Amino acid sequence: MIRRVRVRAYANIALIKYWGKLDEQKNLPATASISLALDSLVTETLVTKTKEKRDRIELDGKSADRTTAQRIRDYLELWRERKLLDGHVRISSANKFPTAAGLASSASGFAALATALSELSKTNIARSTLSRLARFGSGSAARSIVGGIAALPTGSDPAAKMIIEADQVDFGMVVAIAGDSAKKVSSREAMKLCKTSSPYFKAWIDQSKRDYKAMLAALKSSDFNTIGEIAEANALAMHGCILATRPSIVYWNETTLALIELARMIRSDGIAAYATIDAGPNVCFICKLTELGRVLKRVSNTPGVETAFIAKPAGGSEVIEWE
Ligand code: 2P0
Repeated sequence: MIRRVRVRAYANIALIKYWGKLDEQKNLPATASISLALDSLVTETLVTKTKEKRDRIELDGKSADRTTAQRIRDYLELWRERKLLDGHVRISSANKFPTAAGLASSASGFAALATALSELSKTNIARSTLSRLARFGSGSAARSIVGGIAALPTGSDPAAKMIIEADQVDFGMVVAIAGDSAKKVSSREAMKLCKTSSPYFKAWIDQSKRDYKAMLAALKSSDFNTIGEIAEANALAMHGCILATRPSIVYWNETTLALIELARMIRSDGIAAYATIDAGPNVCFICKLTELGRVLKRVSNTPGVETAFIAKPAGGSEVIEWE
């Protein structure tokens, strides 16, 4: 029986955003989403079974803070309640991100943890079930199990599915860090506030349905410009909904705005690059793999950008070693 396993999972950035929940208990997304897993955003997690009567959780070499530790303990409890895990574990997880600037670490973190737990389980867990289990930890983690371009539909218990394998994807992203302060409002809290107070929440859900369908069609026909246009518009629509919450949540700073403008300038110079923004100030530029170097140069020269780096398509979560 395996008692110790080391795994790796890549974070992803959504082309069509998951924003809003149908059900908080089951962590059911209110919007279907599509993402690209990225090789520069990797989490490595070591999980060891222990005879101790409690779980121990270490993140980036330090004991996890209380809120994070509780979230992970609750998640381990869910595995135990479902008889997929017995006893307790020691978790040591590290983000090998170029910077810790509020990037999607819950996606890679929970995908890595779920993958490790499935290896330690006596039950044989299918990949789709694993994606569902990862979703309970974090919605976006369901997509990191699959990797490449993955879609997470809505539904009563959805799992992510593969749309395009990583090695068949001909575009990547330039990630621009526009501020590294910890998020003011967590995605979880902001999603709740959007649902209860944003006058645009319903409009966002309706638009998101159209964007999801249009994105699937654009991916199928490898129509890069349409992929980029829909992704950029979808991210801005999500932020429109977020900005309109009461009280308002503003994730952007002045560098974010400068980078949105930069995407337009780069396009007017003849390079197809499109901006997408998660729940924070950072901007990811979606462009063809062949243009990543040129886009990186333009992004790095923008005042206010602390650091920028290239991120290429990555695969799903994987086991590195076990004993
Ligand atoms: C996404 N985000 O699709 C969207 C876009 C942020 C902006 O998924 O509550 O951390 O853990 O399910 O996965 C962030 O939400 O939320 C997210 P939970 P999660 O990538």
